Amino acid sequence: MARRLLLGCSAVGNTLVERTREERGELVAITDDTGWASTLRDRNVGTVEADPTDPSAYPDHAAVVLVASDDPARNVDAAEAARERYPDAMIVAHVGTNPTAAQQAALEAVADRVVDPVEALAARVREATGADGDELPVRLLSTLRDLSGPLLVVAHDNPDPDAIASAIGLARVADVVGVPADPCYGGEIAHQENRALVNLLDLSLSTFDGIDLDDYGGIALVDHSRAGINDSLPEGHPVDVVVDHHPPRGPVDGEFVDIRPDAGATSTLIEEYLSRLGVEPERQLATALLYGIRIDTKDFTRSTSIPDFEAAASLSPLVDESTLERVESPSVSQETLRVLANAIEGRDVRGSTVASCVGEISDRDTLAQASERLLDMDGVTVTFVYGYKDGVIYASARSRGADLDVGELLRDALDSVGSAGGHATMAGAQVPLGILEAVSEDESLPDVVEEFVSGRFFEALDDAPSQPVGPVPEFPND
Ligand SMILES: [Mn+2]
Repeated sequence: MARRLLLGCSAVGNTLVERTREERGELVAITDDTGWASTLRDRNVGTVEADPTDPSAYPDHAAVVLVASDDPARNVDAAEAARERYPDAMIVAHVGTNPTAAQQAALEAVADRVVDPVEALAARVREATGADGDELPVRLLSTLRDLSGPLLVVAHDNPDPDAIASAIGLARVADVVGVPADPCYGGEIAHQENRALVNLLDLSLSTFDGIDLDDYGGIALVDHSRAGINDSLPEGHPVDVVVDHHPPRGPVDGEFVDIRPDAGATSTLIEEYLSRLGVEPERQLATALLYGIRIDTKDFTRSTSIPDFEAAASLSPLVDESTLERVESPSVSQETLRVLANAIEGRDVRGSTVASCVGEISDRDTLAQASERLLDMDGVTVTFVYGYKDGVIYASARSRGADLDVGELLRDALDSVGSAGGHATMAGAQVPLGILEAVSEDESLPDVVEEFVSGRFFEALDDAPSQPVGPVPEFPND
């Protein structure tokens, strides 16, 4: 049986004992530190209280020798004694505290491996902050400088706060080298909070529809990494810069690519460039970046890394807190409350599913808000709220913890009479009201709509296959 010998003990030695506990083979420790000796004995490690540098205390055989006191001089002595005694053993030596270069070299001469926790920690920190951390922004600037014209910064479609802030932040970086840059997005800025962010901070982003790609000398993608996948660019369109924190689902092209799945938000990376370049973001940009980080990390409770905290800490003194507060709790419009009240009042609860017709609406967004709020009802896992406006029925569905895909459900129920789409937990549909408008006098339009839409919805629900409950699919705009 392989025998492992621990010479000297310290916090590092103790950790090694902990780590190698599961390994096969007997472990014997030699230390003249009475405190460590009793700690090791408490852990059922056979311990000899003796000078670890004195070979007369050593057992006859050892396959692996761990040298682990805090004193570099004694570690050198112990490692040398062990090498002489066990020429074939694997010797792993901890350097100890503040070793001199000579001690380090002496250990390296006799040990097979030398462990320097301080160096290891420093390497981890370098790794975590990007191996070439200081070089990154410099490389980014040189990529931007080499562009043949202005930069188009593309956020993913229906951008969330992180994508919005990153797009504006990257444009600010381009400004450092005098490259004009236009942040843009496709789809729409959904959710009241996101619109409040853009409006209250007066952020200027273009919509992709008004963009002529020929006007630009370079393309940057933020908060996503592939052209044409979840953005409005043609698929595979050449890209110069990519800054993202989502693990890519395919090959990523670009002259400058910085993808760090460890980061909680793309805004964190943008803040890092700015601070390394010595650029203090303006109040509106700082506020947007901090909001982006807070939303993507759910206020630092989800996939948060040390750099996220660091970025937030340096942004905090620069942000406009009263605006941030207004962004986070936008005032609720009377229309939203009216639709929510109607949705509650007219709810049709069947099992854990709620459907509700709210009649005529003036703002489609209120349906999504109502279907989200109804999910708060006890025992409800699927919600479906619909109303009509300008000759079209709009519907919004949500699910939480249901073994059912509401995207599929709405497609089954309404795609054949209109259009429906979405994913497992969030979906929407539109149906032209035209097919129902020949309503006889003794029927009211809301009643006819309800009978038709709810009828199809519950019918599809009855036919819906159960889905295995799995993790919510990851979308790049989460
Ligand atoms: Mn993000």
